[in-house]
Amino acid sequence: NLRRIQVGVTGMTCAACSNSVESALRALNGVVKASVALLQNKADVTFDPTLVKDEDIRNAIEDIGFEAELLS
Ligand code: 9UX
Repeated sequence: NLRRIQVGVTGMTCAACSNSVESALRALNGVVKASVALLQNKADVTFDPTLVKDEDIRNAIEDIGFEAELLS
């Protein structure tokens, strides 16, 4: 069973920012798909909830210097 969530991400000002958020998310064990929409300040993340929790996803974004808020 996979879960898909939307995460609000603030502080991204260029494409390199959104690429680094995507890389950080894809580096998490259990994340199967991650895409970040720079202009919408949002990340769309699909993951295996037995391997990674939504809080881990939020923390991974905050650890690289952006604000993250779980939207769904
Ligand atoms: Mo470019 Mo985005 O320095 O912070 S990566 S603005």
